[in-house]
Amino acid sequence: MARGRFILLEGCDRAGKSTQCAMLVKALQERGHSVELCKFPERTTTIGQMIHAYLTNSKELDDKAIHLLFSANRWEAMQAMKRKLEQGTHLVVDRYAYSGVAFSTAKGLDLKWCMNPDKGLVRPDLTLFLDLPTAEAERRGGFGEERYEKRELQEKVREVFLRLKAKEWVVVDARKSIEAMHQEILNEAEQKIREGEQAKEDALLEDMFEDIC
Ligand code: Z5A
Ligand code: MG
Repeated sequence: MARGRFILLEGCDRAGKSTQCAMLVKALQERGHSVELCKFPERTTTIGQMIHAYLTNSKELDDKAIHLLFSANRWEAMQAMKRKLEQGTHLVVDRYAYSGVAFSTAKGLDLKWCMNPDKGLVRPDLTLFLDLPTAEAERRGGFGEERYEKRELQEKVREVFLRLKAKEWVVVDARKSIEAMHQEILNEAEQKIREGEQAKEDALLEDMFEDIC
């Protein structure tokens, strides 16, 4: 049996990541696949609650401390994610280490310093980067409620994201309609799953950021 594929949706604020993750999980399940959703930050754990308090401005933390908490929040999920992938379940993941590096670097931390704590995490098989101009993001629901939802920071975040563009990335224009984006994302995901079913060398890729630092 082929291992599950790790399908990541990354991108700019309000680009529709959570909307598209939910639609993708549902569509893949309807096609008979075993698939689960993961989300970062995962706010339900003890570390996740500290992150939530920071994002909603009820707690202040040093920039490096919050960066390390975001990374720890991924590491604490890693064993369970690896187990599911090895058992053949596909994971659709809403934000991951690229967000971690993009936001902290945009705040002024060193890019390589930011990558280090996430080094060796499982690398996605496919990263769909949902690209949206900040002016468009501001017009969408809920923008401005949390700490990082400010135009200048969001523009820097987008620049860093594009510097991180890796070989498994596909850029999706998030100005399109929800349904048009869904069709494009579903096609890419199904193609990656088919490739996985035919692959001979198929070990999990536990080398996130190893080639960059
Ligand atoms: N962060 C970090 O600093 N370090 C890390 O390591 C990680 C994260 C993992 C919270 O993340 C913050 O944490 C985030 C990055 C930082 N800070 N910011 N800014 P989060 O994932 O919890 O954030 P969120 O609250 O879910 O927002 P989001 O992810 O930016 O939104 P989204 O998921 O991309 O969009 P959405 O919720 O699907 O849609 C937003 C609205 O747009 C909604 O009203 C939709 O109906 C509408 N929408 C969606 N698609 C479309 C299209 N195609 N057309 C028109 N309208 C649309
Ligand atoms: Mg979201």
